[in-house]
Formats: sequence, C-alpha cells, structure tokens
Amino acid sequence: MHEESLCSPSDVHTSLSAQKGTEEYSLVLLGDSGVGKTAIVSRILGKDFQEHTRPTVEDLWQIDLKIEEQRCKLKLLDTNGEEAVAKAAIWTENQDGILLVYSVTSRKSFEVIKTLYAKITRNGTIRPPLVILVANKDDCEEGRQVSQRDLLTLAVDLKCPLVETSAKREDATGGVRHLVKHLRRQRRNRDDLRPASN
Ligand SMILES: Nc1nc2c(ncn2[C@@H]2O[C@H](COP(=O)(O)OP(=O)(O)OP(=O)(O)O)[C@@H](O)[C@H]2O)c(=O)[nH]1
Ligand SMILES: [Mg+2]
Repeated sequence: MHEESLCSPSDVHTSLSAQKGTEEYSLVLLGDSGVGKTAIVSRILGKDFQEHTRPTVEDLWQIDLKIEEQRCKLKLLDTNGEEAVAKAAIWTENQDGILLVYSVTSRKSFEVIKTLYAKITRNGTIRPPLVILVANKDDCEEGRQVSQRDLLTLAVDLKCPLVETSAKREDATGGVRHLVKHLRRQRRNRDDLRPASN
C-alpha cells in the first residue's frame, strides 16, 4: 500500500522534520528525455502505466514504502531530461541516492548517463550519493539499441549496481529498493561505529 503526495520542496522539508524516528531517504532520477523516469516514479506511486506522457519540469514526490519488511519515507525528485546535464549538480545536491536512467531503445540516452555520471562525481563531495544504473524499457526487444553486455561493461567500469526494468510491464521499484537497502546498511554501519553513550 502506498501513501503519496505531491509537495513543494519546503512542504516536504517541514513534514519530514516533524516525523522524527522515521527512516527517510532522498532520491533523484536523472536521464535523457523520454527514457521513462516519470513512468518509473508513477509505478512506484502505485499508478497505472501511461502510453502518453508530457515532459516533466521538476516534481518532488513523497511516499511511504515497505522495503525489507520495514517502512521508510522516500522523497523522489523527478527531473527533466532536456536539462539533465545542465542541472545535474543542482538536482543531485543533498541527495542520498541517484538513479541514472536510460532506455534500452536509445543509444543516445546510454551516452547521456555516462556524461551525467562524470558530472556528478566530479565535485568529490564528502558523502557521495549512491548511484544505480537503471536500464528501462526492457520490454522493447525489437527496438533495442543497447545490449545487456554494454550495460554490464559500464556497471563494472563505474563500479555501480544496475537494474533492468520496464515501467510498462512491472512495478519498476527495483532501483529504488536496491538503493534503500544499501543506504540502510550504510547508516547501520555508521551507527555501529559511533561510540556508545552512557
Ligand atoms: N515500452 C515502454 N515504454 C515506456 C516505458 N517507460 C516509459 N515509456 C514510455 O516512454 C515515453 C516517455 O516516458 P516518460 O516517463 O514521460 O519519460 P521521462 O524520462 O520522464 O521524460 P522527461 O520528463 O521528458 O525527461 C512515454 O510514452 C511512456 O509511455 C517502458 O518501460 N516501456
Ligand atoms: Mg518525465
């Protein structure tokens, strides 16, 4: 079951800080236009797949999800593909995780995620966000322009996890679930390293 809402960034900030003790993660979806970022977000929000969509400007969503039997609050930033490269630094600021989305039917979109990866890792932040590569439109075998081998090679090069998905065929929560599991483990390890207070 999902709870969702569309909020302005300031609304989200207020509502999250009011709920102490809840696990919260901020994730952003970046990728070329038309790769299916909004379709993936819509599926995560529990909506049906739409064949026709409009380009996104910038949407911030908030949702409660159960991952590994534990509830968490996600902030999902859905972005615009045309501006992805120009605004990558802004959109990835203060995020816990980044989904770099491309479409298996577009070679160009695969090249765009390489450019995006280079941009977002360039500034060497102290706590870099986790990145996952998301190959969407996995249902389109006919128009495929990017092979699984290309994806695997890139994932090894960048040392990033990957997920293949289809927002048309399935719920497409794989990328988000994977990121949250890793982030959760990171946070637990960090907590374990903290000195015990008496
Ligand atoms: N076959 C197929 N079509 C998809 C899939 N995901 C999205 N689409 C279609 O691809 C088109 C673009 O999807 P969007 O979700 O709007 O793409 P976007 O990445 O959000 O694009 P921008 O907002 O412009 O950056 C729409 O016609 C969707 O129906 C998928 O997994 N399979
Ligand atoms: Mg969109």
